[in-house]
Amino acid sequence: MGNLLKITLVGALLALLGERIMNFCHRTKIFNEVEPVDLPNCQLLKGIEAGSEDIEILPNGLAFISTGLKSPIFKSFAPDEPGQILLLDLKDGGLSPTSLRISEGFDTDSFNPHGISLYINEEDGAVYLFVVNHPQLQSVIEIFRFVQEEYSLIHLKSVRHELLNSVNDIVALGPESFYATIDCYFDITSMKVVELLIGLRWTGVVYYSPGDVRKVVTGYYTGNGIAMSNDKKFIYAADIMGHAINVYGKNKDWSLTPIKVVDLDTLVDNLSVDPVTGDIWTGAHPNLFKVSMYNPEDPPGSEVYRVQNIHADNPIITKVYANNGSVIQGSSCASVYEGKLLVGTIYHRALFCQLE
Ligand SMILES: *[C@@H]1O[C@H](CO)[C@@H](O)[C@H](O)[C@H]1NC(C)=O
Ligand SMILES: CC(=O)N[C@H]1CO[C@H](CO)[C@@H](O)[C@@H]1O
Repeated sequence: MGNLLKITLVGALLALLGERIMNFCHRTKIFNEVEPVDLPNCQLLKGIEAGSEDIEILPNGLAFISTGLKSPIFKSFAPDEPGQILLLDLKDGGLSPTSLRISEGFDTDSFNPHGISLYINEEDGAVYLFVVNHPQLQSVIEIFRFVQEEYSLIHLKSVRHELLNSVNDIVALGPESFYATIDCYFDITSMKVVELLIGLRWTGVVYYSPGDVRKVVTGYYTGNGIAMSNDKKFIYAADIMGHAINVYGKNKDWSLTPIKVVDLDTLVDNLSVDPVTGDIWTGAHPNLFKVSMYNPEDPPGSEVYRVQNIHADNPIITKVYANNGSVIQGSSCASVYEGKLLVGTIYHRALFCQLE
């Protein structure tokens, strides 16, 4: 090979690498610092020190909180303690969540809960809790029935499928069916890192029911939070590295029709929908690099965004809260209930704010 050709090839490779690195820095917002936005009436929940990854709230004000996520990519402040599902009654004004007991026969020692979703059976009012579980770093969807009188969860079923690999979040559609977002195409941690670094867009959304499993969306960098509109006609799914919320129309055959992409200038994590107004709330990461390279001297911050009128031509996007990590680090979700806001984190604490 001629020297000139070699130099050209090396130059092209370096340019490509440079472009990928710039792209990665942009997508993780590696140099971003937080500009604080304060809320006046906030307090930390008691007893949560190792994450509150996802939060879901029932119409009666009971909030389910998943805690204790362990992942090779993230810090854990309680690496030897199994994960749990906590319950907080937002109606009684207390700030101390209770751990839910899980029925015998379920392996609680390896419980590693991530995204969660609630399904209420309209006929009998039964409440099902769907949990993305990562025992031994696999992905399993656990379906539980919630028994309110006993503060317990009865384990009904574990769902595994080859398309349900590296699941991040779910939205329940029926007692046994759901949509799941996939955050990495690859299974192995080293390949996940490569995938994130070079910015492959090979993930998306999978539909699952016992007789029918298929990919319904592809093309995300990293699928993350997913939620359904209150009228159940639309699905909202976050692409965290794409800084966007994708809006879909939900079809009778469960396929999803893309409607629009709403860009946010942040790393959108888990999504929730205000049960009254339909606004979308999200916990977001101002700087994903700081989330994964944890440094207590320079911790990751937290941001909460509200998106109003997402279906209108110009949705209103408001940064409701932002903190540099002095109060709360690595926010991963935000849920509202009757003027109250709960902010959860991947591996840190949980914040309660009275909004009005
Ligand atoms: C975060 O902000 C607080 C004041 O709001 C400040 O005292 C603290 O030094 C800041 N921390 C970092 C790591 O920037
Ligand atoms: C439920 C859900 O979407 N959980 C995600 C929230 O964000 C963190 C940080 O990226 C993810 O790790 C969770 O999977």
